Amino acid sequence: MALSSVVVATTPFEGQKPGTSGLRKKVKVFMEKHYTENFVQSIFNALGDKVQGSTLVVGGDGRYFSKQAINIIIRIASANGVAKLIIGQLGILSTPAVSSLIRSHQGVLGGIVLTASHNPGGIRNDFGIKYNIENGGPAPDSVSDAIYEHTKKITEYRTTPKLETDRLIDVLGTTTYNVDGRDFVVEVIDSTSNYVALMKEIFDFPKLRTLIRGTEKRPAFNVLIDSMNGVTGVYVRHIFVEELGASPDHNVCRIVPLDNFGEIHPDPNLTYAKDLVDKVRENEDYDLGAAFDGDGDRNMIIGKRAFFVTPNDSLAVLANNLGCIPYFQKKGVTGFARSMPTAAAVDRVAAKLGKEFFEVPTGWKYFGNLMDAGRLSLCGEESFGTGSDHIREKDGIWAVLAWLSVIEHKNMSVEDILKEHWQTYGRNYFTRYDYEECESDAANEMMVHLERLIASDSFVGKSFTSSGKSYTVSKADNFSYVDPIDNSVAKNQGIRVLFEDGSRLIYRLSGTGSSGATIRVYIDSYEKENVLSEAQDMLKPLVEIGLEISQLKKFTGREAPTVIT
Ligand code: VG1
Ligand code: CO
Repeated sequence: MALSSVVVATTPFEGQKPGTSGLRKKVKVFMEKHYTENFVQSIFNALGDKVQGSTLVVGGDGRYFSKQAINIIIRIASANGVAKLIIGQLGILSTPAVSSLIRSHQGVLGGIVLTASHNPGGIRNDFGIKYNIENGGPAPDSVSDAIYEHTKKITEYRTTPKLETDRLIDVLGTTTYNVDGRDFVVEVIDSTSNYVALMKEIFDFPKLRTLIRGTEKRPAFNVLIDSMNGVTGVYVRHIFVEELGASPDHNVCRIVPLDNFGEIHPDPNLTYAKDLVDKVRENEDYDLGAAFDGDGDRNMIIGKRAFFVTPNDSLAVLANNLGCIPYFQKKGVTGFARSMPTAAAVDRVAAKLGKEFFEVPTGWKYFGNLMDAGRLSLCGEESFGTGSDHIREKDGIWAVLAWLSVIEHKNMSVEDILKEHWQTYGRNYFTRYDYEECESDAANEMMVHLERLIASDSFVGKSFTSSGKSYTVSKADNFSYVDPIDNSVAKNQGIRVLFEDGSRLIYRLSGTGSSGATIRVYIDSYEKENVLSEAQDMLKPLVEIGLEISQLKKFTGREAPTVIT
């Protein structure tokens, strides 16, 4: 049937500014008349002429409102001259899978990812829309800024109201429409096959299968993989159960994606993944536990009896052992990178192995240029993000497969691998305090206070003492970054207070929340010799100094953080 597009008049909404990773708001906000339409049209407006005849990938973590949003995207894309949409069945695609699809299909312009990641889902919670560019990575600031500028001045959007989308994404297959005299194709694809094929190229699946199943000589390595009701469920089933022979009853849990994540907070850390931590702690048969966030780009690794691996250490250990993974054997290893607040453990590995090293602002988008230029192989963030240049997003399942490869190769437990690493490199004790949903004004005032304080004459060189430990400030600034590839500048990325012994305090405001302000305080304390102590004990003096310097309690009235990771 020949269809025609129409133009619908609209007016701008305030605050459609993409944050650290896309636009995130309450579902109710996205449901407001024209709200989602405006943002989607603004993406196309920002892309300009490139939209004509283009192909885009669309999918997300399946959270509440995904299907409605996809229907809106289909109609608006068809009316804006997009030639083809590649959509995951039922709208399901993990964030890493979107990145992989964009990269592996010839001539794809980009992708629209429907997720608010680790933020809770369901009608009362969050939804999100993120645009990824042709390298498969999150849009850089220049593109996000252009989208935001269009949201501020939008007056109309184009859509094809008669295009029937009902049940369209439920079944695999290709449908061709005729819109305004042009062909418009919707291809609904299997959510997992492209991604699983990529993992099979990167890792040695037969070896990993032997690890998980065990042999006559070596007992099965017992994993517990927790998808936290998020999108990774379908990938975990395909990879761990079907390919690697893990038990569907004992080795995986919460692997059916739910649109409200079962009312949990799908964030893999010791607080929100407590169920997994408890199971692994109580059942000594488990050798490794892992969890992912809603959209599958984050990971948490724990060893036997819930021995916790910080994401900082996870990155450093992987950096030190990449040679056992076929992908890196073939491609070689260039540089390493971490986000600024991430503890400096990987820095020492880079130095020892003679690799290039980069420190970038928070957010995966800052790694993309370095990877495209062939200067970055592995990178990570303290926020449970780890990944490599196989795609341009962090990748939760990849991280677990990488860990299993290291374990298989070294034939050591998670805990022993960590202890060996610390003996060699020393240890960065690390913790992050999150104060969620603070008053925005109070949070901003605290940041202004910090700005002033670090600019004062006597601050550098000053010593702070708490519980008998002293730290002397060697440098303090508001972090800014110049991209070495395109020279773009990102300013005001967080207050850094660096101490003479290599310890650090970082303060920044979150860019992923949907209401109020979240203050994050990052505490990183390096010890060369004393590597086997309790992290929270070791960090106590620096935490106290961090609270004193910022006067956080005075500004926010908060006695304690909402989450400690
Ligand atoms: C947080 C993390 C950051 C991460 C971002 C997106 O951002 O700190 O490291 O890249 O979430 O992750 P912020 O601005 O709230 O600190 V995800 O898995 O939510 O896409
Ligand atoms: Co995520």
